[in-house]
Amino acid sequence: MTKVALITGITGQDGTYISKLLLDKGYVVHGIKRESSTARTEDKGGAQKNINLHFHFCDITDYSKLIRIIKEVRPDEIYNLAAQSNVQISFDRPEYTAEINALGTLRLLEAIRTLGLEKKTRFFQASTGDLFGNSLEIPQNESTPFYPRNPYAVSKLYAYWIAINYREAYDMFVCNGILFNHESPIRPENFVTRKITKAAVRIKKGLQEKLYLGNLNAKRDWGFAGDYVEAMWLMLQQDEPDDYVIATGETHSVQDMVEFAFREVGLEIEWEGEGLEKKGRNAATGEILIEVDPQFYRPLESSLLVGNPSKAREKLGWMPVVNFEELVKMMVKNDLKFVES
Ligand code: NAP
Ligand code: F7E
Repeated sequence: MTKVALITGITGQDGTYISKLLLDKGYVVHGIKRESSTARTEDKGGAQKNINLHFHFCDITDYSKLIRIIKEVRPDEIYNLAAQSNVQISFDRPEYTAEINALGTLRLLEAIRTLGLEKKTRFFQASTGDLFGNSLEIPQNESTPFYPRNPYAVSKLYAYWIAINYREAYDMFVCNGILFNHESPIRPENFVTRKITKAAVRIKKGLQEKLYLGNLNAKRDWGFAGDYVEAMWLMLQQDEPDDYVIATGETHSVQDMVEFAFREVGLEIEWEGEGLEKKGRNAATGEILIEVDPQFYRPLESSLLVGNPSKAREKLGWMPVVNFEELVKMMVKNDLKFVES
């Protein structure tokens, strides 16, 4: 029997990777896309320009339209990836962020229940490693207490618990993937990895003078989005629903990320100073290439985030394939291609 999946946030990074994964597995894929979205979707699904891929215009705030779409599609699986996913923006737009991330999740769960699809439709919720925020436990696993440090993470905390609430109250197949940072060549530039790889390439090619960043000491557990969507799918194929940390177990600072990316384009960086005065020089020429700009600092920072993916490895057989160095190489290579074309 052909399976039918509905993806919210199909135009985003993860939506792009999971739609391709599901189409390759023979699913019929339906995606929810906002009318205002500027993302190109004609080429989703890669080579398989696809009669199995369908789009529905809707905003996650529109409950009655969501009900109509789910009633029509009757999905076997829903992947809830739609979100205001940028932490920095969430400090500026906390209410909007909660509306999309927290109540958006509730609306989808309630739609499944209202339509009597509790036993048919399995639900994946994109939770986040940022739930751990200021956790003192390192690395973080499924039983580490949450301590969210920004409005984005707080909104995702509501979504995490409402998902579990529907699982327990209505016996629905609902899973939280507690996803640590995952990146790719299509990561937007308002996330630090892509900002860095793009700048490294542009500086190397003489198209940009400097890169301005915020907290260079922040540490993150960075994996590859292509690996993480595989974990999402695996969660929904199990006999029982459960929640899983999806991470690499390795952590790097933003400064490490800069060094790796610039090295990839043949530029060695030497650091001097501390805090706002820290600067990164081209070791060969002495030219200052990296500076700190306070506008990229956040009112609060999540401390050292690093996940322990042991449960996913044991129960799902999931392991990340692409390591940090390979991820940086992949992103730089893609940005080089883009600049050279
Ligand atoms: P992303 O690239 O920012 O994509 C977000 C998607 O949500 C886009 O398709 C966007 O559509 C859609 N969206 C935003 N507001 C919407 C609304 N009001 N109604 C309908 N759709 C809306 O995010 P991502 O990196 O792919 O992440 C996917 C999910 O995983 C998100 O829930 C994110 O919070 C979560 N997550 C991501 C990471 C990570 O490191 N990437 C880590 C942990 C958790 P437009 O094209 O219209 O903007
Ligand atoms: O920041 C620091 C910044 O914006 C990473 C989302 O996918 O992962 C992502 O959230 C770190 C932070 O991602 C700049 O302070 C320094 O410590 O790339 P980011 P994020 O905030 O970790 C989690 C798991 C999610 O769930 C989110 O949806 O880098 N940083 N300088 C900077 N960050 C940015 N964006 N820009 C800078 O100039």
